[in-house]
Amino acid sequence: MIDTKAFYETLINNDFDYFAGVPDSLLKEFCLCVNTLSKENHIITANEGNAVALASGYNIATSKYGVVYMQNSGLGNAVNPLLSLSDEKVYKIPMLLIIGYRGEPGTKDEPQHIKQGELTLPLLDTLGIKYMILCENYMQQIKYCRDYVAETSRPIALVVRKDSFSKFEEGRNRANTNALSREEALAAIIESLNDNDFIVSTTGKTSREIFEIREKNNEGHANDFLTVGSMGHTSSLALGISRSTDKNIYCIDGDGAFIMHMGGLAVAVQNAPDNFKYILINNGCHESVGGQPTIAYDIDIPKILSGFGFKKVLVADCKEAIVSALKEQQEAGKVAIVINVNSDSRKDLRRPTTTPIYNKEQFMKKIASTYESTNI
Ligand SMILES: Cc1ncc(C[n+]2csc(CCOP(=O)(O)OP(=O)(O)O)c2C)c(N)n1
Repeated sequence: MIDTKAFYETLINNDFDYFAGVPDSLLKEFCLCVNTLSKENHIITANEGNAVALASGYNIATSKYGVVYMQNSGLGNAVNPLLSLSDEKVYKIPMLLIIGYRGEPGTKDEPQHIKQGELTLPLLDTLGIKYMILCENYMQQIKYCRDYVAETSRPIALVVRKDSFSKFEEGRNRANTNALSREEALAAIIESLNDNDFIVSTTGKTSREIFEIREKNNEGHANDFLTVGSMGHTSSLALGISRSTDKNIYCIDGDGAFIMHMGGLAVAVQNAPDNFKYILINNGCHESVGGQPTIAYDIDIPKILSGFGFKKVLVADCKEAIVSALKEQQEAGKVAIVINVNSDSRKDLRRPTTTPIYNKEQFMKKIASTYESTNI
């Protein structure tokens, strides 16, 4: 296991002294360390492509090297700036990528990580990005990366396996002190919906909690599309569904996901029918991957949502407020609900026991059955 603080200090000593990225569970301890020790030179970006651009800007301004960290699922977001900004055929910008290796071949992981894991190294090869798997010899590896970026002006990557970093104990703060938990908020939502209402929920623990609440209630899962991957795209997915049915489609988003592809929601609101029901669960952090802060409590989300075209934005922070907000949202179109929750979750939270394909098929059957009954 690699000592997280010593790893961080080795980066700093090798001129890798600026950090940008989107958190990942495999990089949780590293992210916590950077967030605690690098107050001025660290920005958690909206998405991984932004982090590549930010590190590029740092290099352009200072000739020094940025570090971009991400889960391998963020590589997709980063490909465009890696190929059209930092690539040697364009601006040739050096930086160090630190990539969490979810779904590493030969290990067990969730369905959304399997293909990404298989393709992580081939993708880096295709992008022409040299990489190393991070190991105990990290001091030599970082020194090598330093020399490589200095000589070639190209990005280089360290790919990080599960359980590589030691626990970083400093700076474990809660993101906020709201009373309500996300799981309590989701239970209140589910209690207020009926059998003809559908949920499209965001990646991470939100979807896992929805699955468990349905199990606990002895309800099926056919009304819920649990978007296990595709962070930030849930509102577009819900838009696609809501435009083809008259049933209510409840898009349950997270603040990190909302921020990642905010433009998707703006377009969704502009094109959404009244049955598109948007609910943002705001805990001010990326709770599912370690609780690293987002900017959600620093920006005016209700104003942003109103600006996107919602006629009304209701903010709730307790069960009663959620129930009354849902009632108002059910009765009118273009009403968004923001639910402020704390940054806690159960330690014993499990993962869906059914596959994404089974989940999709059940959801499709159920939604198709509502068209049939409408037609009778
Ligand atoms: C493109 C991409 N980048 C990073 C991740 C890793 N990831 C999974 S869940 C998550 C946090 C989501 O934060 P938020 O939407 O606020 O929901 P919360 O976990 O707080 O409920 C992240 C960063 C991912 N799945 N996809």
